[in-house]
Amino acid sequence: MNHQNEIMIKEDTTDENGLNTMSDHENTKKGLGEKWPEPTVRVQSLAESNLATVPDRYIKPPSERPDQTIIINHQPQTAAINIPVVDLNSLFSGNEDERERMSEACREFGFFQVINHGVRPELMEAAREAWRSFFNLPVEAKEVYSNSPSTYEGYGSRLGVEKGAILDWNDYYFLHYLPLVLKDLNKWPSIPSNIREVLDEYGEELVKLGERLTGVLSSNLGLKEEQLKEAFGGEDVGACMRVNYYPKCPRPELALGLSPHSDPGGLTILLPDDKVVGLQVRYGDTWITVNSHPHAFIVNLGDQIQILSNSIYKSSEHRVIVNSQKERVSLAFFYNPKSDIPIQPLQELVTSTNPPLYPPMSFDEYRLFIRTQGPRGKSYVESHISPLDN
Ligand SMILES: O=C(O)CCC(=O)C(=O)O
Repeated sequence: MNHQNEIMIKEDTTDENGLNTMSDHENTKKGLGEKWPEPTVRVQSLAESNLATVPDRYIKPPSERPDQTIIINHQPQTAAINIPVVDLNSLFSGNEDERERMSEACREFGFFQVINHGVRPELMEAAREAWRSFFNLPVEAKEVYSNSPSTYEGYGSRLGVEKGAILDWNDYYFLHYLPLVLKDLNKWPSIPSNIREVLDEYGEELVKLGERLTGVLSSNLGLKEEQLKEAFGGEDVGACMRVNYYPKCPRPELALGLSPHSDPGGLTILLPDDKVVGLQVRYGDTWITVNSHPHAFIVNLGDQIQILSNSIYKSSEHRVIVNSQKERVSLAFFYNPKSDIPIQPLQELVTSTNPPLYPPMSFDEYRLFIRTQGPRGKSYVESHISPLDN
């Protein structure tokens, strides 16, 4: 039995419907309280202190270092495989080839890029530039937004609360859009002066895009167009954003900007840095460096889609590499199920030969794993497979 299953069994707090009832108070007891286990060190400060190497706590074990793994596409001119590009406008105008491309990309990679998606390029640029300006502020100006493990909202520098963990080379900002009760503008940065306004509009547009994409995924799975959204909680879906800032790294071959992980939620809509590559997607034993199309969003399926689709669609593992020449900024927008409803394989996708692979669990409970232990490949969704059926 692996470690994650052990956690689930020892801490079984499910009610008679199989839904977890763990309270915030209990989350706090698990270590997701107001304090990180060690003093917070901003990666930006390390990067600006002209170190010749990276401190030990950022050095990955040899087998996990980027120079020890096979990478495809590292030089764009040698691009061998790329994440498929889907023209959403054309798909909605009835182009079946685009629909098929998206369906295949979901099965093969769990990743695709979308262009002509309806979000204005100027808004995308404004959001990216607002965040670049924020991260370029002196560290002290950002400290007022310093986050804690209890909600992760605000300015942070680690995922997971395990003492002594090897950390990733990034700082980030996490904020909520939906449900509205969690949207708290006071927890959003106020500098640069336009940032809240830009982010507000950006969030509205991305929620709409999330809905449209979920509709296509649903139809592609042979379901009614609105069915996945309904399974996400209908009008009560969740939405949040993590903005990643990867400072220059003096020894990029030893560290990672973000360790391998699959996203715990529904869909992730990523606005990558337009100037610096870094995102890599696992493809068998290799890692594909994503070369993004101008004005594209990169979309990936999260663990909740894998669970709802009973593994017909898989969430995919990805990571971020860093470099010594340029900092990198990316905006990851998460379109998620309502956090307290049971998520389990949809009846329509369960058959006698394809029995339900996952027991019901709310997203709130599910994401505790990543919030507690940090990124760990696909171990959370894999350990969640129902022991009764396998
Ligand atoms: O920075 C990137 O390109 C990817 C970020 C990511 O995977 C995440 O925020 O979950």
